[in-house]
Amino acid sequence: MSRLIVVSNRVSAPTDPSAGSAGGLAMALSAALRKYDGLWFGWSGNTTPVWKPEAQIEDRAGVTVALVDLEPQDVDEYYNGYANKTLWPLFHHRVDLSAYERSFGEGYERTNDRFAEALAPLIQPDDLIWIHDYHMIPLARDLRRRGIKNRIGFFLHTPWPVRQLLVTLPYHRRLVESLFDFDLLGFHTREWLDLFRDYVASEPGIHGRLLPNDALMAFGKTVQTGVFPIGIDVDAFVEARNSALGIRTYDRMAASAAFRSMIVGVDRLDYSKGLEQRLLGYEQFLKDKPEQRGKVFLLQVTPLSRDDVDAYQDIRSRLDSLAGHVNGTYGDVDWQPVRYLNRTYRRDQLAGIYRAARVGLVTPLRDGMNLVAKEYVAAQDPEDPGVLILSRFAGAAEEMTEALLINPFSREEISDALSRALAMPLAERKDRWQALMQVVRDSDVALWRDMFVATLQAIPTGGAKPVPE
Ligand code: ADQ
Repeated sequence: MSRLIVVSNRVSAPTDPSAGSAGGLAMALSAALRKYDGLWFGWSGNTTPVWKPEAQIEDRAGVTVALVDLEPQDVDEYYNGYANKTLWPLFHHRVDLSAYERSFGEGYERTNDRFAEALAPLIQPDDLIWIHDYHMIPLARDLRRRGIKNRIGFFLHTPWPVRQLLVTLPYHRRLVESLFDFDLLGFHTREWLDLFRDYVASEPGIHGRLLPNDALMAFGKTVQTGVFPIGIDVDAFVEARNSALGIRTYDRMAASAAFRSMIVGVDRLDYSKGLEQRLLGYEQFLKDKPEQRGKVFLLQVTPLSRDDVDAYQDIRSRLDSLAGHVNGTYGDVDWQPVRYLNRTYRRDQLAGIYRAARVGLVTPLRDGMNLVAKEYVAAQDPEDPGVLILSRFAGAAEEMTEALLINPFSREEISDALSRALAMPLAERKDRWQALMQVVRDSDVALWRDMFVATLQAIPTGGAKPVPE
């Protein structure tokens, strides 16, 4: 059995897995690393005045982690710069927010090369290497240059952008070319994979070819690709809902709702999540349905993220003001239409909150998958489930077709879906929930992980493969 090496920008293996704060992905990858006796490599989150290529090795609850510190310039140019100010907005179709500064690209290349320098000595000949996300696209190329011939897989947690927008990125071709040093590329949905294939097949000068079974050929190399929809740890989430704290939180929410219907939103504070559109759609609903005023409220739980980036500070102040506007305009002495909180909760508390909500409102403008939609479904009471309203632009919409699918750019569609969800009869709610719960079970995070690892393992040879003559 090969060892598994997981590589991601931040290593989220929990120090105490029973603390209830680690997400399903962190738990699933940690479990695999215990099973395959592997290690998890990434940035420590700390800075150092001078780069040192020796990773610090630690044990975290039975998982070996290997961490490197970065120089402050690397953090500015690679992490805050190219990853969060260039690729993230571009991959979410926000070209207006993408910063194309040459120093960011240089920092991205330099830092990935540093990761390769620190990681290469830790690799043994039979190891499977699984690299995660847009921060590390050039890493396979940098490892190959150091003679690493192992099988290397890549999973993209974000959408892949349409070609017409991707080509606004200087050196887009170089970025795509470096993906051909992997053996396997995984995407959440068929749509994101098809967009990648479209670039390879249509971009002038690349002469890419689509091969059978989703293999691709370009730049003198071939790569296997596949669709691997991520999910949550379903049993753990159901257990969290039924735990003492899950039930206590549910009771607390139910008491504080005081017979009002609760609509819930849970998202990192990010412009891709459609939070402004959600508040505007909810405002439209309060306008359209005056009889609902005082009978519903929206609980929006939104921890701050990437606060070092200007675009995140802008969206934060716009949301503060919009939440205040809706409350000021529609609220009453005994009713606050929006409860807007910038904090995180434990998994079991979140499960209790989701369960108490009559409607889960998930409105991203573009999202790789969206796990909140799956968590909301898993937390529902099977005898009296709530209704999921889901943006058709979330990757999750490809599978979760029994949700009320909406276009989040339309306030009217959000308003109409809220009316429909709140009036939905129990029988329809149950039918929809059962179908959705099946989807959530079929995409359990352990299945997703095992499918990716098995596919990578089945690829005949590691290393950059030349195109057959
Ligand atoms: P994210 O953009 O972070 O992930 P998402 O998939 O919704 O988006 O996951 C967010 C996670 O954070 C959920 O597990 C949620 O419970 C948790 N969370 C949010 N607010 C919280 C709060 N207040 N307290 C505690 N936990 C909170 C990226 C991609 C997604 C993709 C995932 C996984 O952008 O499209 O689904 O990776 O691949």
